[in-house]
Amino acid sequence: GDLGELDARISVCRACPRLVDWREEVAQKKRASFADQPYWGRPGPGFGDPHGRVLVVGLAPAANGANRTGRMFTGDRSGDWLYAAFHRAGYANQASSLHAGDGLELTDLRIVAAVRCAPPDNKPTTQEKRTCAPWLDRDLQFAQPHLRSILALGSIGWDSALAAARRLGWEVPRPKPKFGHGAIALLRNETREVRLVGSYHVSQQNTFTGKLTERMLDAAIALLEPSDQ
Ligand code: DU
Ligand code: SF4
Repeated sequence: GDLGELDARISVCRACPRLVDWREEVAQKKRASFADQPYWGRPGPGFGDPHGRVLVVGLAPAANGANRTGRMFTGDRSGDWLYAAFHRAGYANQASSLHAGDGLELTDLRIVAAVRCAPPDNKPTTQEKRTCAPWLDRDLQFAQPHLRSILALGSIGWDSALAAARRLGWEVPRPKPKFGHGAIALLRNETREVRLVGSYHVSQQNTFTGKLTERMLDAAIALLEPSDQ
């Protein structure tokens, strides 16, 4: 199958009862406030350049962000931060991200998440992370032929990317590399070395408190391109 088929399959997944209930309950409650737009209320498929050398692994859709718009990091403050930074770095054609039809396009970068459905309090359970992991494996597998680096947003993105790489048979350093802002781990698949870069997540609890600044985010994104090339 192709990436469009994978995205379509993810979009109708119902494997986690708690998350299916939550995404639909939020949609039910909020639909009237956004009556002028379609309300997604489903799992979030990947978004961006199918041939990107960079894969971004976030945590999960936000209840009123991607759960509403159907597009990763779209319609919430996290996305404002992330897409502005990708625009500064040349990966996005515009700095703002409003809804799925806003013309935003990504070049050389695709965005996925460790968990594809919005979880209550942004906290998926261990079981939900495990259930959703095969979708990340498939996305990573699709990306492999052109993939050079992975940007993990937050420790869940980091752990999920490492675990997916391991399941695909890539060489992953042992002991498991520690997550941190600006942390780098070198993974190896059959073709080449892939650089995993950690960044604090762009959630409001980091950006409002100054734990993550624009400058820090730009610095982590800059690490995706090895400086020795
Ligand atoms: O129509 P399409 O080329 O399959 O693109 C679907 C979707 O993906 C569209 O909203 C733009 C986005 N996208 C992108 O951001 N960067 C690309 O290189 C190709 C597609
Ligand atoms: Fe399916 Fe993942 Fe959503 Fe669970 S979180 S229902 S596995 S898409």
